[in-house]
Formats: sequence, C-alpha cells, structure tokens
Amino acid sequence: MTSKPFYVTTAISYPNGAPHIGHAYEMIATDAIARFKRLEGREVYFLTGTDEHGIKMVQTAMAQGITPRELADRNAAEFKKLAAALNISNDDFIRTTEQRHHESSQGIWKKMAANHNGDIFQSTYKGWYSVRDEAYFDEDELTEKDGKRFAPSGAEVEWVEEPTYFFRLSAYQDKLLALYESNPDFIAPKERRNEVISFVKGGLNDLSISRTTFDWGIPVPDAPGHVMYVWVDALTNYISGLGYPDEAADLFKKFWPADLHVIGKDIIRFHTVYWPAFLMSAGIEVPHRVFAHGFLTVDGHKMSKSLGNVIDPFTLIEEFGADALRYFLLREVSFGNDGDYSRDKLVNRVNADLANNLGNLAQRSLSMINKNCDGKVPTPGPLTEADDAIIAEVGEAIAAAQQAMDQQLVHEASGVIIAALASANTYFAAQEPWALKKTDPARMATVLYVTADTVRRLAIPMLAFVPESAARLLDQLGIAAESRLLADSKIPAGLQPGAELPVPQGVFARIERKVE
Ligand code: ME8
Repeated sequence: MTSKPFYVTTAISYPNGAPHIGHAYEMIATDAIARFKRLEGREVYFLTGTDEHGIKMVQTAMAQGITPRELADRNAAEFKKLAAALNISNDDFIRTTEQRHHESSQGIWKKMAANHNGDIFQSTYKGWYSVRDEAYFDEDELTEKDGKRFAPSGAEVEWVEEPTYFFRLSAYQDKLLALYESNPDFIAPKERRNEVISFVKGGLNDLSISRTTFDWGIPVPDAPGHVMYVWVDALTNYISGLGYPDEAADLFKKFWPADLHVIGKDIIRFHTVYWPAFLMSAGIEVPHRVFAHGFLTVDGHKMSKSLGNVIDPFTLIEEFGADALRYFLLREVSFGNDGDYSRDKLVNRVNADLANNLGNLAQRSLSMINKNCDGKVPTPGPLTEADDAIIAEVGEAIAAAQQAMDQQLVHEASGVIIAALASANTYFAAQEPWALKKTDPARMATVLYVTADTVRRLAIPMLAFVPESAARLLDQLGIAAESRLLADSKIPAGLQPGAELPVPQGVFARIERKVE
C-alpha cells in the first residue's frame, strides 16, 4: 500500500448564482480522481468551495436587493447541497469569507510584500477593466463595436484609473518558464501547456492586485481603503484549506504542495502563471500539476441565461440519480476537451453501459447463483482457456484504467472498464451456463464463479465513478469494506466459495424514455 498523500482541489465557484451542470461536472470529475486515488490506498485530501468576494457579487446582490453576504450564504449553501447530492467525497468545503481564509490571504500578501525583490509596490492603475471577467485587458486584446470596447470573452470593458498595489509579475517570466521546463507535467493537457508557454514568452506585465472602488473583499494589510484583487484571494484558498498561514499545521505539512488542481480551461492563466508566481514570491512550494478540463454545452449550444438552457443539476439528479449523471459526464466527455450534454445521450449511455453491460451481467449471474447454487458462492473447477482469457482481460483493463487515471483521463478509464464488462457479457453468453445446468453442473459452477468474480473485480474501480451503485453491487457479492481496494481487484478468485450471498436485487434500472 502506497501511502504518499494526495491533495486534489476543484476551482472554487462564484456563488453569484445557483450551481449549473458545468460546476457539477468539475466536482464529479475531481471526485472520481480523488476516489480512485483512495482505491489505490493513497491518503487523499480533497478540497472544494466557493469564491465569494469581488465586484460581481456586489453587483448581483444589489440587483437582487440583498447584501453580498446574504447572496453568498444563499448560494454557498446550494453548492454544498450539490456536493452532497452528487456524492462528492470532499474532505472540506472552503468559503473565502471565512476568517481562516482572511488570515491566510493576508499571510501570503505579507510574505509577497516582504520579498527582497519588493514584489508588491504602490502605483496607479490605468486600464481597460472587464467587470464580468474581473480582469484588466491590454488595448490589443480588445475588439471595438459601436464605440464600445469588448474583452475576448465578449464582456464590455471600461476605462478605470485607481491607486493600487501591484505585484511584480514581470520579474517571474524566467522562473515560470523554468518551471514549465523542469516539470513538463505542470500543465495538462499538452495543448494548454503550449498556449501558456507562448503567453509567458510574450512578456508579463506587472499585475494590479488591490482595489479601492469597493470594499467587498479581504483588506490589504496596513493599507486602509484597499481590498485584495479577487484572484489573489481566490487562489489562496488552496492553502487556506490546509491551515496556512500556519506552515507547521499538520494538513499543510502533509499535503502541500497540491498534487492536482482541477479547473476549467477559462482560468488556466490564473492557475499556471499568477498562482505559481505568487507562491514563489511568498517562498511557498508550487503545485505539481494543473489540469484544465473543457466546457460543457447543452444540445450543442453554449449554456446561457438568455438562451434559457442552463441545466440545473438537481433536476437531473432527481430524475436519473447521481450515479447516472456522474457516469454519463465522466464517460461521455473526453477529459480536457469540450463536451455536450443532451438528455438523449445521457439515457443512451446509461442504458447501454450501466443497465445492459454491468447491471445485466450482475443480475443474470447472481440470480442463477441464487437459484442453482443455494445462494452460495459456487466452487469453481478447473479453468478453461475461455475462463483464463476473460480473467486476463479484466486484469489488463484494470491496469489500463489505472494508467489512464494517472493522467486524469477519466473517460478512458471508465471506457476500458466498460469494455471489459462487455467482454464478460460475451463470455457469459458463449458459455451458456443455463444450458450447463442439466448437462454439466460442475462446469456451470465454474462459469458462474468466474462471472461473479469478474463483476467483483470490475465493480471495485467503478466505485470511483458510480460510488453508490458499485458499492451496492459489492454488497450483493458479500465483499467486506476492507476488501474493496484496487489491489483486491487485481487478484482473481477473491470470492470465497461457499460464502452465503444476499438475495440479488437489480442495481441499474433502465431509464425508460418519456413519451414527449
Ligand atoms: O471561475 N462547463 O468560478 P466559476 C464546464 N471563482 N466547466 C465550467 C463551465 C461549463 N459550462 N462553466 C464554468 C471561477 N465552469 C472562479 C474560480 S479558483 C481559485 C476561482 C468551471 O463559478 C470553470 O471553468 O465561474 C471553473 O473551473 C469552475 O467551473 C468554477 O467557475
């Protein structure tokens, strides 16, 4: 058992609205990664949370006639509820309005200010600011239409001048390039890495990191009237969650630097340029890896309030169950690329893979055992070539899934497990255990044993993807909680012949299509 700790995070979401399916996707994918590492026997710490400061929160709250804190409280509760409803195994949930996070952000600020480079200095910021992106843009990044200027995101920008503190980002160009060079795995997928490298090679401007135009933020130490730029505060959540600024805190010592930050592709620059620069400036180790996933569209369209196609994950969980939604998103979207949600695709995937492949195999083999083997795990006889072949194939699939998960290729990992299940179905059909009942009951026992053991072995990695259903399957096979590690799935013949099994029950029901 490897005990090297593993620290993984999601981005922290803006609670200026209710969570949507994109937020659910990021939680689900990160959860699958966290759960898989636990299956490998690693000690995992998994952090998620909400990013509650900034002008956007102020503006949304104002429009709704409530305070930013009320808005944050209301929606942070929804994000927590979503994590629970999706069966997310996060160890903590951080809110940036918490005292511990204020102390952490002020702690890192002071370290950056104390850097002998003088990494934080005061000046006047003049520039094009997009409220929606919470970022300043260079003139040449903007487009112009009808006398108005727009950021690459399409958000309108305005000219802003304010006295602010700056971070000497320009001093970090070479250090960042050296980081990307020395750790080629720092940015994934690869295409993103190239984008970031060419951006940094193009030169870095110093970054304005305080604001005086509103006060919904973390006060800058010893600078009345200044609150921190929301990204300094937001990124710091990853260490606040481990007890920073107390660098002797148990969690911080054990889990920092993070093994993996999972984020969406729109915020890669913040995580792979600003964040490591802030950390280097503060004398803190940088994370090992940042993985940027793609964006989800709905029926081929970008999700937007104006199109009215924002998908509420709670409705999907209620209708299909958390495992169906989890499985669909993990398997359907190639992790790192954009993906599309549609109701039809979800129903098809879940029916084909979970109900037909996994559910049927388990149900057919277990109900035969129940009827013909006295409800006890049958005793296998000598193995045939066909038995050996499926046993070997399952072992290879588990190894391939593990390799894929090491690269965060969750779609590939779930795909190889399902492919092995499809082979197991073919094996079962070809062996015709129902026909052997009369002609060769000893051979029937062997086929049922091999099949049930295959279900056991493949249900174990599935615990990362569909935790509730896979656990119910393992319950039906009488597998003890401590025998559900990936190591157990690698060893065939883990079922104890003669062990009593519970009466089998269906685990994955087919989703019946609604008549529109
Ligand atoms: O960016 N599909 O918060 P956020 C997939 N607070 N992922 C999506 C998505 C979609 N349609 N829409 C958003 C923020 N996301 C900051 C992060 S981290 C220190 C601060 C992803 O609520 C998005 O890429 O806008 C991000 O990773 C996460 O959801 C939260 O987005």
